[in-house]
Amino acid sequence: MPDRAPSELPPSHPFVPLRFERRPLEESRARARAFYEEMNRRRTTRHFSTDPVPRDLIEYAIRTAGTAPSGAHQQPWTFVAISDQTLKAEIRRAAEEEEREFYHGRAPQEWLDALAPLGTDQHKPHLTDAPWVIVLFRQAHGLLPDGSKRTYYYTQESCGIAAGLFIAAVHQMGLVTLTHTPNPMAFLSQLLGRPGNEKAMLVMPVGYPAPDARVPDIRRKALGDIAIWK
Ligand code: IYR
Repeated sequence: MPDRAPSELPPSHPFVPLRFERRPLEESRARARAFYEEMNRRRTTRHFSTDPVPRDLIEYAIRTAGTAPSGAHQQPWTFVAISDQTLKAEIRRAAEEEEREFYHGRAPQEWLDALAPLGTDQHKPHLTDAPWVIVLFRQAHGLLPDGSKRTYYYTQESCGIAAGLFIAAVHQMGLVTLTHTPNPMAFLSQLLGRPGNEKAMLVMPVGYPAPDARVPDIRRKALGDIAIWK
């Protein structure tokens, strides 16, 4: 006996033909190289311009993130896009409070040593400078119409992939973002009024870089250091 009424079961997906266009090999090579080169130009910066960004661009980034594959196609993500200056200021104040404690006590020395080369500290001006702050919430489980829990699978992985697509979309449209992880993040649920099944996972300011934006001179690992062929 099923313990739920049929109307509460997740919808099944009928199978339809895959729409797929096979590209000539040389075209694939050119596209592969061009995409890699574009993504390799992406840099994370902490220095944002206050120049406005229209909402439709942010909508496209979120739409793109929403194309991510997810465990059992449960799409366990909620993107809260904030442009309200007062709300951004509240988030900044709360984040800086948490970070002050992190940098001055809570973080183990080993963690502080790992961050030292990147020059991060408790000041988070990007949270008010950037015209948009997008908070990615991971839905740890779903909710059935009767309010009971629906188990969601691989939510960390699914949201991680969605975040990657979001970051790629932001870069592709000529904007910058920063993957910011205030520690801990529970204050975001409260400030943004999100339900208990949603856990804040990433805070991503989005905008144009400040004219004098700076980035650490980092190197990416070479292919030989990240790939093993068998
Ligand atoms: N959440 C802190 C600390 C921090 C941690 C890691 I790991 C980073 O790559 C960067 C920062 C902060 O945002 O400053």
